[in-house]
Amino acid sequence: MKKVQSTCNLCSLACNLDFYVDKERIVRVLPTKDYPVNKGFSCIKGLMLAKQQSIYKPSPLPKIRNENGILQEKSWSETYKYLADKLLDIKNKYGGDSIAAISTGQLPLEEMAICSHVIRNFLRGHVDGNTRLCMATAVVAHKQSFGFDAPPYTLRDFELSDTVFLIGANPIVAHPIIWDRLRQNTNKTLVVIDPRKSETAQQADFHMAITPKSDIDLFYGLAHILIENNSIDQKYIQNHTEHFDDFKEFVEEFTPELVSQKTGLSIQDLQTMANLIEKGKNVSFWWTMGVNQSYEGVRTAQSIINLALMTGNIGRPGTGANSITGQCNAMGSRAFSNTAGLYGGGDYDNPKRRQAVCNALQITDDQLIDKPTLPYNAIIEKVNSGEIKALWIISTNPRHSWTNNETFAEAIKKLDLFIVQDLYDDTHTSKDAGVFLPVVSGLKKRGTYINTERRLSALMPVLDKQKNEKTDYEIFYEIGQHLGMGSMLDLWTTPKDAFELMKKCSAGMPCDITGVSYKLLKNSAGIQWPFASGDTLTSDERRLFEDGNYYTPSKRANFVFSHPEINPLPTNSEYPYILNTGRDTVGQWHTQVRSREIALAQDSYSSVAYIYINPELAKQYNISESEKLKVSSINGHSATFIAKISDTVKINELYAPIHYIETNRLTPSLYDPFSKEPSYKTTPINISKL
Ligand SMILES: Nc1nc2c(c(=O)[nH]1)N[C@H]1C(S)=C(S)[C@@H](COP(=O)(O)OP(=O)(O)OC[C@H]3O[C@@H](n4cnc5c(=O)[nH]c(N)nc54)[C@H](O)[C@@H]3O)O[C@H]1N2
Ligand SMILES: Nc1nc2c(c(=O)[nH]1)N[C@H]1C(S)=C(S)[C@@H](COP(=O)(O)OP(=O)(O)OC[C@H]3O[C@@H](n4cnc5c(=O)[nH]c(N)nc54)[C@H](O)[C@@H]3O)O[C@H]1N2
Ligand code: SF4
Ligand SMILES: [Mo]
Repeated sequence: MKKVQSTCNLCSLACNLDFYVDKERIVRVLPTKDYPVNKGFSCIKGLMLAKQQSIYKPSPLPKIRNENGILQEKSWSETYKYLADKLLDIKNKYGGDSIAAISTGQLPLEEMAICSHVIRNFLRGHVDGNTRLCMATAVVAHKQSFGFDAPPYTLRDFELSDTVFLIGANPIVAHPIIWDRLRQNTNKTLVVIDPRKSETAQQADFHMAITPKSDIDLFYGLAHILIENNSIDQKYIQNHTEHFDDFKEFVEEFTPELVSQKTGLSIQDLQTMANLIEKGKNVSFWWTMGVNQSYEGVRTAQSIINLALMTGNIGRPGTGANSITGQCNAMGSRAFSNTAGLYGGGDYDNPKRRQAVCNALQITDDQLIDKPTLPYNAIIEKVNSGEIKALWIISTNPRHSWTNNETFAEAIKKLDLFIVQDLYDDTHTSKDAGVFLPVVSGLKKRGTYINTERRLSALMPVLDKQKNEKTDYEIFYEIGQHLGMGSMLDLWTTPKDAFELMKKCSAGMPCDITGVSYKLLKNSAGIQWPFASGDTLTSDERRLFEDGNYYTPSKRANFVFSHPEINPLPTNSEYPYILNTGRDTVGQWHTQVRSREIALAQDSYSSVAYIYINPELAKQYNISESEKLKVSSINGHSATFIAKISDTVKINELYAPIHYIETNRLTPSLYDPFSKEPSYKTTPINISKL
């Protein structure tokens, strides 16, 4: 029996797991004992990775839809040739801008890197990721406030904090290992800010059931109180930040009276929170999708960052304004996918960075794409308007997960070429593919992930690939060859080669990984960035900004703020209730494509779409438990759900898990103006009994 230490490829903790393999079957999975993230624990999804039946099924061949509309199996070489001809034809006729891909935060960074090398650098197309739906907001907030997209914390900060604010985050369900570590910290006071009595809110010392999307008012209001009380860290502000005086003047109008009215919280609640921040020695603020997915997510995230800066709660153990990411390699996609920024970071119009990346990849400046990708929403809009002719979907299921998802269904009808690359040919998205490219799961691949605390870890092949089976890496490489990339692929033969290239691109950047290698990562505790060549590891847990220096030209962090927006899509008499959406149980993963294989978890949730409704509201509509109700959305669509009557939601708010396709039938085409992240969590709706 062999033992292989590898990384769980679901959530952003990227736990390490030991796989015990006998005769090409996984007989046992144990969480890696000394791994600094999960320390011998894991959640059910990790343990069940080995139960995915698909890993033992003989791998199918690719398929191309024929004239009769039927998907027909083809050999790999036929498919590569077909795709290369088709893509080049479209590029020649309509230009590179007519080609786009939507990728993911769930592939190793090597695969993301080569994907963009082929589709962006060579075909001159667009590649955005499902990460746009997830942490684009945090990326922009970090860049503007810190000068680089850099989540500053280490997970140990959960254990070292005496005052923990969780804002729009539900780790009991979404990040169980974080919850586990938080529980180890018995000296903390926990405040949960969430309109819903989530599983995590139920365990908090203080649950602040805020009016949806009023977080920004709340944090400006807390800043106001702290300034009035003179509970700010003058020295930190003076030495390490910019624009505080403007901020101070700006928050003057956010009086407790006004903020209480906006947030639905009492003035006493506001004082309580301000007191906790004043009293706390190590105060930490953590946010996730309740903040990011909003029509004003970026400014809300920055209102949290501002609080940490003005109270000096950053760069010390147990502190920070900390965004928790979603998928196993969201951080890898942020730094190394060549989508919104250059490999290793930096803007496309920065000549110095362009030169460095060109040198690293040994390409000329005109071989390196010259602009950021169109964001996801613009890609779908341009598919709909006919400007984008070819769309390639990689490791994501947008027919289900895209906001206002009927717009995706409409859009793809207009494509000349629709490629889906996935483990399964029966997802809501792959069923409509013109060309379906089957791939092997992460259990048969080599690569690197970067988790939520910037930790790189190794994805190791646990099982061997079978005949005809392909990794995503091989598919991109081989299609690149068929496209005629020639010498542009010379340095990209294997994932390890791609990793070496990414290292070179990162040299001298905040995310410098020149000191990391495949050898160092194998069977390791993982390595957080930055780790430059010549550095020595002094600890398994490192945080950023300990020296008070940020990545801006002045080395100071920015107070960024603006007046709260008026909700562009408020409730009205026709749509009087708010639909909130998110995760529901530990065993359910996104669109359920993968979690459906976890039989044990499946027993714990319904196979049809359901929605949480407050007992009072249910009574008004004469709806009983498990009865069907129709939900109509301001976006013009409606869907049917089973009622789950629960006081975890307020009387005017309903909650639908994202794990059913019905939910995003109802969400709107509304985005944060800076990050273009969808506003998934506050849709005006109406209901009726069926
Ligand atoms: N089991 C499981 N785990 C997962 C995933 C999964 O699908 N299943 N997905 C992973 C991914 S990709 C991600 S991004 C993370 C997401 O992790 P989380 O962000 O923790 O999960 P969500 O349920 O989307 O949203 C968190 C909370 O935001 C609250 N919220 C809604 N509106 C507001 C608001 O206006 N203000 C505030 N303060 N809160 C609000 C919701 O009520 C919800 O409880 O989870 C990861 N982990
Ligand atoms: N209403 C609402 N909608 C939301 C959200 C919300 O909170 N509310 N959250 C959003 C967020 S944060 C996210 S991250 C998205 C997630 O949404 P999706 O990305 O659409 O969800 P997944 O189910 O994870 O889809 C991943 C796909 O990748 C495939 N796959 C797995 N491994 C591999 C591999 O190695 N290679 C390839 N090629 N394919 C693979 C799986 O089979 C699956 O089909 O949903 C978003 N949608
Ligand atoms: S899903 Fe997340 S918490 Fe669960 S084992 Fe995987 S990485 Fe760890
Ligand atoms: Mo996500």
